[in-house]
Amino acid sequence: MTAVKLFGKMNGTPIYRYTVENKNGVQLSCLSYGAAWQSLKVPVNGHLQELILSSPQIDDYVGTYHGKSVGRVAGRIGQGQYMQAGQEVSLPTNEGSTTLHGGPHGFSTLNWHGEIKNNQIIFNRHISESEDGFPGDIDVTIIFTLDDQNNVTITYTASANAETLFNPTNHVYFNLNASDTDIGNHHLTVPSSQRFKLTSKKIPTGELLDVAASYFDFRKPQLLKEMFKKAQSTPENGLDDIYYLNAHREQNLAATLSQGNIKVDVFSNRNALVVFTANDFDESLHFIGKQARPHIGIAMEAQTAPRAIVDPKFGDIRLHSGQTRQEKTRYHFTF
Ligand code: FUC
Repeated sequence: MTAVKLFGKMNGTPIYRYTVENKNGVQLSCLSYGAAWQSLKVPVNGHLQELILSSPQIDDYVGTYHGKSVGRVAGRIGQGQYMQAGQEVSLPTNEGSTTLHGGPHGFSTLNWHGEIKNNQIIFNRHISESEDGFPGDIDVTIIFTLDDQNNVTITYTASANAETLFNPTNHVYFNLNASDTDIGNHHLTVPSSQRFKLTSKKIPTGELLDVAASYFDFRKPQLLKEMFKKAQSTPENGLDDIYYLNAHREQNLAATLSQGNIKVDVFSNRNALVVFTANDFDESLHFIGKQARPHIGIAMEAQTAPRAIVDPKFGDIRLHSGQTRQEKTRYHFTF
């Protein structure tokens, strides 16, 4: 079954929902708005179970990041400024003085041209520098592929007509419970021994902190409830952290999340994983079958370490004129 349906309208513009299904009955749906991952259903005990935070109406996707494609640059750029070819570049800001998740006109706020080809949902967008405020015009393709081995692979490809930045991710939140239960009963594994020290504005300083002997240590599966207990007295009340991933980890595994028989493995060759446990969620958000509240979902955002923008030892997110960059994240589902 493949389907394209009108999901709603935004300022008169139609927003479409695209669905593909694999031979095991797994269904993947995406929206043209924000090139968003809207639904991932797997067959469990004769019915379809939703595994991601999914909203019923287009209005519920305005001003949020859930399921959305995030770019040009995921994470935070302090003061909305960085150096490019010896010159300071100023970007539009959207979190006080910070440029968060591509700024006020980032990927997550745009309507994308979508189509289905076989088992792929393909989004394309030309973004000019005047549209999102980053230097250079870029052409971006984001492809969601659902294969018969129960992988969803997201491929991000961009080319530019002038030097710019490209560090995209997807902001999907998982909740593997069939009922309206938070993620406290999920086990998380992240094969990382270090996380980035952050300023009070959550900008990485470049210093790495060992996770050993702290509640940030997920090298062995840890029940999220245990971490929430220990994080209770912190301002964060959960995880909102950047893990530095060891370069030679097994098969590029970036994280494993499990609950009962349901499991998602995230594979990425990128060197950072932001883990965010929806610590500030409230009733202004609306999800199907899950009441929005803290810890109702977990985002595991594979990306190049945000510090790369300042220090090349943490990676390269520059996209040069005429160059094409491609990034890939694979989510494998077991159920
Ligand atoms: C994550 C976090 C942020 C923010 C956003 C919606 O990437 O790092 O703090 O809340 O998601």
